[in-house]
Amino acid sequence: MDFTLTEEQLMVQEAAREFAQNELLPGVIERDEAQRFPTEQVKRMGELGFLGMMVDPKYGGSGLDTLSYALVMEELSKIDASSSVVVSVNNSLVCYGLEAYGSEEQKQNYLTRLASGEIIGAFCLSEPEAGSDATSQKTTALDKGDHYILNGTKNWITNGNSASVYIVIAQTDKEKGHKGINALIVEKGMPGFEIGPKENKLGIRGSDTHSLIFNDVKVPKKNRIGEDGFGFKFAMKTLAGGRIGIAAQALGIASGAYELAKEYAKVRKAFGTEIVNHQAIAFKLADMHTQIEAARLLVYKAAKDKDTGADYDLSGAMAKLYASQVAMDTTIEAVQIHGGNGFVKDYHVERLMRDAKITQIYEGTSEIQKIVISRSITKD
Ligand code: COS
Repeated sequence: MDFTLTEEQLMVQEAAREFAQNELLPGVIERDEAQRFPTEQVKRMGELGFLGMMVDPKYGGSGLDTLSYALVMEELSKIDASSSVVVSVNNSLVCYGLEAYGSEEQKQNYLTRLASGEIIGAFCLSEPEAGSDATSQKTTALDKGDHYILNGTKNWITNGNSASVYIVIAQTDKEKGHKGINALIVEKGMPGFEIGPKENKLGIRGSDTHSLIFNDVKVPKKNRIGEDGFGFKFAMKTLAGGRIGIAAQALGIASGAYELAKEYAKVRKAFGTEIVNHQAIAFKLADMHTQIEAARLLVYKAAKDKDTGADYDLSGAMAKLYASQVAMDTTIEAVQIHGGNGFVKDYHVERLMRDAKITQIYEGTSEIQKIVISRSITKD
């Protein structure tokens, strides 16, 4: 496969790299420490077209391909995964879902504002007892003719408070199992919709993760995405693309940590020479570089699959499974190479190590990716 980047892709990559250096890096340690949402940075990312990257320009998007999106995710995540997760959720789970499956009215009402970054969105599938086991939805959306009545609780929702529009997955007809699930567009401020407390997290502490509570929320039927009962398939199809975004995020976290470790090893001295001259360190860098390159190829392959209309369930799952493991392994080694300095916040690698962990959990844990992969390779 040819992964030579086009001029446009190189420009987009460079724009993201510059933005991350100039506008995400300043204050990233403080935002992490204070768990402060990157409000200004998200606004700027909207202006740069990063929040609706693949959306058709007629709906306010940038009209770019999935590979460009992956390149941007990688660059932003090298510096600040708390900001890049906002980009990932808004692009893959919210904008993509609405553009691919929403009605024209939903696109006009919501997609245009989401793609331009005027507002941001959230995707609400997980529940206290339905994260991996996504068909076991306890949240209900009862059919009342021209509207649904929504009741239940969603957990660990990224952009939980900062979003204005929420795509909520809920069970309408329990008898029908996953075929009785719907995806509804819920707006902040609808009576009965409450934002729960913010989670105090290990990593991506700048992103705002909340539980959401729905008490008899009246949602008009025109806010349902797709036909009655399409909600579970909608979630699966949307998450399949989301996994490419998170794989690119993991790749970025890994390469950010690797680059810092390599530069550090070239200047830090021990036993009379720069530590890069000790094989114990040089071999770590060799392993990190090799694994990152392998992860990058998997991520690009999955992105290209999506762009060429090929099936990307398998390639996206493999990219996420592998890149998230590489993110974990690489960031742990980057801390090790930094020694005592790696354990303090000023050197950034401890944050990258904490941020890496979530890439093995959200949008399908590594174990879920193995279910998707093993089913796919054994189905014939
Ligand atoms: N695209 C389209 N349809 C899909 C699909 C996909 N990628 N994956 C599953 N489906 C469909 C199946 O074809 C099946 O439909 P039919 O009965 O019409 O054939 C339906 O969805 C149910 O699938 P399945 O029987 O495989 O469901 P399982 O309960 O076995 O669960 C997994 C399948 C584990 C793959 C699914 O529950 C999953 O992805 N869970 C993780 C969800 C997740 O990512 N959570 C994180 C929260 S979001 S941050």
